[in-house]
Order: sequence, then structure tokens, then C-alpha cells
Amino acid sequence: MQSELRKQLLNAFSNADGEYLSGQYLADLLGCSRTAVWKHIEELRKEGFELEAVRKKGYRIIKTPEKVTADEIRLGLKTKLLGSLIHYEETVDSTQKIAQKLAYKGVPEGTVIVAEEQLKGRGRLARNWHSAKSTGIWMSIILRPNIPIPKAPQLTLITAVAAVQAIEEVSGIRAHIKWPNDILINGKKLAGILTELQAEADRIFSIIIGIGINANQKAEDFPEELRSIATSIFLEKGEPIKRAELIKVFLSKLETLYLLYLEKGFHPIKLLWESYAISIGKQIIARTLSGSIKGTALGITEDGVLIMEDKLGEKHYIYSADIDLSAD
Ligand code: BTX
Repeated sequence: MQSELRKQLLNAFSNADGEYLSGQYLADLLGCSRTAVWKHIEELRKEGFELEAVRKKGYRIIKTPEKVTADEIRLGLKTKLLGSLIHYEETVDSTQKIAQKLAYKGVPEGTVIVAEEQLKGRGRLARNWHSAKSTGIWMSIILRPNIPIPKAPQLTLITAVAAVQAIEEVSGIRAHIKWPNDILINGKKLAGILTELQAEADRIFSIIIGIGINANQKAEDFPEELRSIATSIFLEKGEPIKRAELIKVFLSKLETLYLLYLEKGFHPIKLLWESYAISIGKQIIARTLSGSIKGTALGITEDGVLIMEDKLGEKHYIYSADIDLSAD
């Protein structure tokens, strides 16, 4: 986990906006020795940051690495809640697993767990999520909203809106949401969301939001069986993006929407969500654990539940399902 001193140092560099900061200024600001400042600077260099040091002027950051380390995410991060703690690892089984352990230990709300690579990335219903090294965003966020358990799936919809908004801001690509958790572009999956709950009796202990965004994968980075159904920002746009930048924008959008939700409820999110949704008004098949239903997707309720109408005119309320667009 990132130290408080490192956090302050990176905040100082991001506030300095490319200007030099002297060793003495940093030591005073952080309340440590100049040697301690120098040690942190050396650690940043080892991580791949390029820092210029000029006598009588001080230090400034001239280049950041293409990684998603806590330090790189911290630099210029504008959120107050999300990313209050950032836990970074090079390789993990699943960031969800680490998040669950940390949540039980009582880490603060907004803690973010991020990795370069997942060996056992998880999708819904024990499916796999392919998470190739240093190509995508593999991240979990711990939230502790004071809401009733049945409302927890709304967090998936909030996250989907934040992801679409962040992807558009960073890459210019307008993706769409397929209820409940798919982010698609031209019918291919660009990102996925997995929301898991830790609850005791009728109280939510924490909600762990897992998000995987395919950022810089080339076709060959996906296994054969995914190539026709998965895509990445790079494949759509033809150029790579800075993953840490996308994370920062995403955390900032998610924080805004989350605080709006806590204050005003789901309604404003519903309106935004509908503006990005693709399946509404279309013929779909909802595959639920108790069987498949074919019909028209009418929209979502004020709680985020999908409403369908079958050909006999009967309405169905879908709480959890995989959705396919139907041919007829
Ligand atoms: P899902 O169940 O909706 O989608 C899983 C399905 O998506 C797989 O069965 C496969 O067909 C397809 N798929 C697998 N990997 C990819 C990929 N990289 N791109 C596109 N399609 C793929 C979606 O579940 C939820 C995914 C959440 C992933 C995040 S990553 C950080 C966090 N940690 C973790 O283990 N999971 C979450």
C-alpha cells in the first residue's frame, strides 16, 4: 500500500504542473529530511518515472511510465473518496479476491486494487475474464454504501455509465451498455463489470466493484475464442491510450455518479444509463438461471430492473440474466 509521504509527494508534483520543486521545499512540505525526499525520488525512478534534477532549482517529473502503479494513478488524481488507498500488484489471481480480503480487514471505503495482469480473472457465474499483462485495466473498488441489499445491483449500472463516460473522454469512442454489465462497441465486448457483495443479515458490509477494460490489446493478445466477440480501445481507434489516465478519469466519473446516487437516489442515474443503453426497444432473449424469455426490452424500472414484454403482452421483470439480441 502507498505511504502517506509518497501520496503527498505526488500531490505536490501534480500541483506544481511541471514546475521545479526544490528538495528543501519538499522536505518542509512533507516534514521529512532531504535524504528521505531523495529516497522517494529514487524509488519513483525505479518505477519508470523520469525525473529531471537541476541544481538550485530542484526536481520535476518529465515522463511517467506506461504502468498502472499506485504512484502513477495518484499523480493528478482528482478524487476525494475513490483511490484514498491504492493497492497495486504486478500479477494477481484476481483483484476481486484481494479486495475481498482487504474489505474484511476494514480498509476505508474507496480503496482501489489494481494489477497489470490477472491469472484467474473472474466474470459472472464463475466465467473467466481474460486479463493479459499490461494491456488492460484490471481493477476492483471497495464501496460501503448505506443502502438495502436489493439495491446493490444498481452499483453495476452506475459503474457502466462511469465507464462509458470515461472511455469517451479519453479515447473519443462512444461505447454502449447492454443490460446489465456489458460495455460494447460494434457488438463486441470492450469492458465487463462484476459486482460482488459482502453482507451480514440485512446490512451491506461492502460492495466490491470489479471492472475490466480492454485498452491496448492487439488481436493476438486475445485467445482465439475471444477474437470475434472481444475488442479493445486500441483495436477500435488504432492507437494506444495511457491506462493510468483512463483509470483517473474513470474514478473521477464514478465518484461523481456515486455521490449523486447517495444524495438523490437512482433516478438521475437511470436517465443517464438509458441514454447509453442499446437493447431498449429491441427484441431480446434473456437467459436466466430458471430459463429463457423472448420479448421486447421495454426499459428499466426506477430500481434498475429490466422490464420485458413477451409476445402475449405479459411483462417480465428481470433481476439477473445474460441478454442476447434476438434475430426476430
Ligand atoms: P461476464 O460473465 O459478463 O463475461 C465473461 C465472458 O466474457 C467470458 O465468458 C468470455 O466469453 C468473455 N470474455 C472473457 N474475457 C474477456 C475480455 N478480456 N474481453 C472481452 N470479453 C471477454 C464480465 O463477466 C465481468 C468481468 C469483470 C472483470 C474484472 S477485471 C477486475 C476484476 N477482477 C476480476 O477477477 N474480475 C473483475
